[in-house]
Amino acid sequence: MDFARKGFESYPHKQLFYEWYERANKALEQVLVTVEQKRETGNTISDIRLIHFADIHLGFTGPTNLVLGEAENAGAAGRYVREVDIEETVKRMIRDVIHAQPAVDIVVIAGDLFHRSAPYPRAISFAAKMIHTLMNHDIPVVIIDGNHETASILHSGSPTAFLRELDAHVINGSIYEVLRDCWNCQSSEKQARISKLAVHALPYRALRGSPDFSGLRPLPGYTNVLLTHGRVSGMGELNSLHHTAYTVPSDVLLHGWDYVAMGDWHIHRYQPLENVPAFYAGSLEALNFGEAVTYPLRPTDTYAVHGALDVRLSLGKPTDVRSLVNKDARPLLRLEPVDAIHASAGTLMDILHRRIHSGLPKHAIVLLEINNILPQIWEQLDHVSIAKLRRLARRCDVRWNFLRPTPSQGSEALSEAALDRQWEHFLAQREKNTTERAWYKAEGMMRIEEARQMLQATYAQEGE
Ligand SMILES: [Mn+2]
Repeated sequence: MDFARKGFESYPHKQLFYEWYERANKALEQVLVTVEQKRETGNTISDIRLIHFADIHLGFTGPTNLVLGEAENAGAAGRYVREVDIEETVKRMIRDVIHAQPAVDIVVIAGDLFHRSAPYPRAISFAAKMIHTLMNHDIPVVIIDGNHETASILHSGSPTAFLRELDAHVINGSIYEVLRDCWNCQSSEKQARISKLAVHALPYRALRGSPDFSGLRPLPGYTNVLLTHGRVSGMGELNSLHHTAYTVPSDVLLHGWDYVAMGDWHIHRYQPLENVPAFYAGSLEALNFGEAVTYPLRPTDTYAVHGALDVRLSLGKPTDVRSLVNKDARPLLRLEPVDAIHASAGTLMDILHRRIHSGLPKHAIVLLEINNILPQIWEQLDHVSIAKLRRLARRCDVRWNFLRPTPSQGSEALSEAALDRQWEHFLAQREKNTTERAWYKAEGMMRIEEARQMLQATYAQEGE
C-alpha cells in the first residue's frame, strides 16, 4: 500500500494510521515466523518423537585418582569426576527431554545404561531416578541390555531388571521381543500417536551364538523401530571399551525398518550401512582418550559431538534424525603428539610450553604423547615447569614413550643400561650355573624395568 502517493499525507489521522499499520505488520510477521518454523520442523500432529540414548555407562569411574574437590563440586566432593560428569549430563539431558516441544513420546535406551553388570548403589539409585522422572512426565521408556550389562555368570541376573518395577519396558533376556499395543500414556494425544508403534527389542545376549532372526521383521500397519546393541557384521574395529563383541547380522538391518536404534559404538550418529536409517547414538561423554578429540579442534573429528538422537517418525515419510547434543560434555583433548627424537631438552621445553598453554579449557582432560624420547634428555627437562604446565587443565597426562637404547649403542650415560650391565657383571661373578644365571638375569631386568616405570609414573602423577 502506498498511501503517500495517493494523497494520504494530508489525511488528518495519518499518524494514528501509521502506528496501527506498523503494529499490524509486526503481528503478521509473527504469524509468518510461526508458520515458517512449523514448516521447517515439518511436524504434523501424528509424528512420533522418539529419543534414542545409548551407552550412558552409569557408574563408569574413569581414573580413580581423578576425584572432585570441595571447591569444584561441594555436593559431590570425594567422588570420581567422570562418574559425576555422566550423572550431570544425564540430568541435563533428561530435563531437556521432559520439557521438549513438541513433546517427546518415547525414550529408548539401546544398551549399556550401566557400566557394570553388577553396578554400585549410586548408579542404581541414579538410574531409578532417571526412569522415574521420565515416567512421571508420561514418557514411556524401553531399555535393552548391552554387553556391559551382560554378566558372564548367570546367578547375578541383569542390573536393568529392577527398572521394570518402575514401569520401564525392559528386555534383557536371550531372545528378541516385540513391544506393541502395550503403551500406556496418560495423554490421549500421545497414546494415539504411539498406538501403532512397534519396538523390536534385540538385547545383546540374544546375539550370542548363531541365533535365528527369520521372524524379526517389521509389522504391517505399524511404525517399526528395531532396538539393538552390538557391532554390525563387517564393522572392523573394536569399541574403545571392549575386548569382544557379538555382531548384529547386517541383513537384519535391511528389512525396511522405519528406524534402527543402535548401541555399542560410541561414535555419535554413526551410520553403519549407507541408505539404511540405522544409527548409533554414541556415548554422552567421551569415556577415554580413545574417544577424545584432537586439539586444536576440528569440526569433522569423529568424536566432535556427543549426545542422543532425536528421531521423528511419520508414516509414509522418511525418518528425520537429528542430534540432541550434549553441549556441556567435558572436553577430552589429545594434543598433537611430539616426536622428541632429534630434540634437545631446551627445544622440548619450548614445544611443551606451546602445546600446553593457558588457552586450554580449564576443565579439560588432556593427553600429550612425547614419542622417542631418550632417558638422558628426559632427565634434563625442567620437571617443575612441566608440573606447573600440567595444572593448566583439570588433568593433563604427559605420556613419555621412551626410545629404548639397545646394548649395541653402548651409551655409558644411560643409567638404566648401566644398571643392567652391573647386574649382568655381578651375576657372571656369583652364579656359575648358566640356567640359574639366565633366570636371575631375567628377574633382575624385570625389576629394573618396573622401578624405572614406577619412577616415570611418579613424575607423571605430579601436579594433581
Ligand atoms: Mn558401550
